[in-house]
Amino acid sequence: MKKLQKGGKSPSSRYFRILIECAHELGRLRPLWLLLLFLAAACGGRSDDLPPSDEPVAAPDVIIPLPVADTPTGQIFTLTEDANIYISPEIQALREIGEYLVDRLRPATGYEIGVFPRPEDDLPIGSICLALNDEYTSLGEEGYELTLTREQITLSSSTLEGVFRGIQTLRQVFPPSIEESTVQPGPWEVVTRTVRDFPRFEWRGAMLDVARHFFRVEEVKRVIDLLAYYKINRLHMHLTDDQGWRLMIHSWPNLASHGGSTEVGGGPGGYYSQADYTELVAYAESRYMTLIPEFDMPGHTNAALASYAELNEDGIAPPLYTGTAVGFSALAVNKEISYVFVDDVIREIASLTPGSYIHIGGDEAFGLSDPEYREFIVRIDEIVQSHGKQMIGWDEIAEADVTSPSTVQYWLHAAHAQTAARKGLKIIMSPATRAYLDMKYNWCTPLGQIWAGFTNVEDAYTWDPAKQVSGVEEHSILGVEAPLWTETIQTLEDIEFMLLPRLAGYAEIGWSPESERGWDEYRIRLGSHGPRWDAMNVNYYRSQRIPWAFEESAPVVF
Ligand code: TNX
Repeated sequence: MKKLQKGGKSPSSRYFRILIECAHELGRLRPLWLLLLFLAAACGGRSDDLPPSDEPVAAPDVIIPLPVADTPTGQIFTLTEDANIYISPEIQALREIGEYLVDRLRPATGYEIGVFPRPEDDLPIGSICLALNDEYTSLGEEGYELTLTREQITLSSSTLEGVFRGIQTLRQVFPPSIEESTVQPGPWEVVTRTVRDFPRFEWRGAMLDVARHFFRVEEVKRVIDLLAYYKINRLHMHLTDDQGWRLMIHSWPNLASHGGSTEVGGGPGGYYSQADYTELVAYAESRYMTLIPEFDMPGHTNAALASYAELNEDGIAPPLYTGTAVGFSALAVNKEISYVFVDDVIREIASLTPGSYIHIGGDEAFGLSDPEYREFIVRIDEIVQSHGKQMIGWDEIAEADVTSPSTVQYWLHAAHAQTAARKGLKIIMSPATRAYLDMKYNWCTPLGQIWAGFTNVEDAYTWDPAKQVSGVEEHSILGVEAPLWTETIQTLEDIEFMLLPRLAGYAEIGWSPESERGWDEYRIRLGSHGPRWDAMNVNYYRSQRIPWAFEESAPVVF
């Protein structure tokens, strides 16, 4: 109805409406009615008065994750040097998103794009409008509508998150060179389309292990930016393990100063001050992403045990550990001091954590008996809740007597995931055989591990979280997370190589409708992202399975 009224402004659709009315009058003469309709449509579509440039232009399929609905409209919008961004309403948070978009567009275009409140009258041709609007609440917390016409780009959502997610879609429909850091020739043309979009799962995460090898604040920020490009909204930071403790805890300072002083292979390690960590939290928040801090316990605790003798069952601190074995360490769960320690750590991290979750690890505590382990997890759950947070743990915690809202991260044991589902606990799906970013792509991959098998780009993409474990169904699943363990990963280039291209697939599994996903189509779309990663100057694995869109022979042409 609305569409017809809008369309009524143009002469051809006015005739169309008259014809329809006539056809109603002549309802009994059905064949004539159909003929008239056909003629009207044919005339309406001919557009003799429009210039030849209005021939419909094909819109390449380039958006990852695949949107829920994407309707190309066959024209070209050109971003020119007069372009500005208009925001409505004029609030600081929306202005910041506008400035984030300016920062993405300015280096390659060289244009001085401004951010202004939306004027009362019509927007200038060539504008981008970011609008917060309650009309879009049906698209949920992160949904958005992005409309590109020949005249302007409008991005609307009922939430700031939605606007931010829509900006990632907008970035992807520009030519790949938009991601370059120096001025490029352009022209900055995009094919018009309307995208209506929202995610399948609320939790779309990646995990970075900064314990096995330490990564600096600037490196983590770069990872956050890459994740944000694919609408990932959780970054789980594995902050402690046998080889390193990476966050300063003021009430137990040796954890970082001693326990953080090395890493796998014996390198210098490092740790974040609380100011560093707060900076990361804020940076992630500016990308509408939540940091999930993990302190792994009661196992994977050698760095803590080496820093404080009293946390050991025998009261003797072991040496620091720089190897890669797992499962040999455990806190002294029968000593009260261990709970004082945990309470202090959780209190300090809770005060730095705006998000509601704290991850307590809980995996591979081979040194403890089952009852000891279960009792420990229950006490830790109480501590986490006493600081106003919700506990997440690896799938082993499902065996302890924990209840919702505590959340289970499935990685290896189907039985634990099934137990969690039976108990009504929410589950994050990170199956090691599919979602572990530290698994090698194949025999030739120079980095990574193979204990869960090879995970090539296709394996990483072709699974459904709701079909992975029988008895664990969609309603139990909070979302998907891809962990990157860093025993063999030492540099940012290494991280990028293991992350890309697989990360794009995990993002799509978490966001896009399952019924719309298919490998044959996806691999071509993924190929169009190679030039984007080149333009961003990020490293990635040039898998032979992907038709990379580099040169004229490329399947996707801009
Ligand atoms: C298993 S996943 C681990 C990690 C290792 C990883 C290596 C999990 C809960 N534990 O400690 O780093 O495998 O792939």
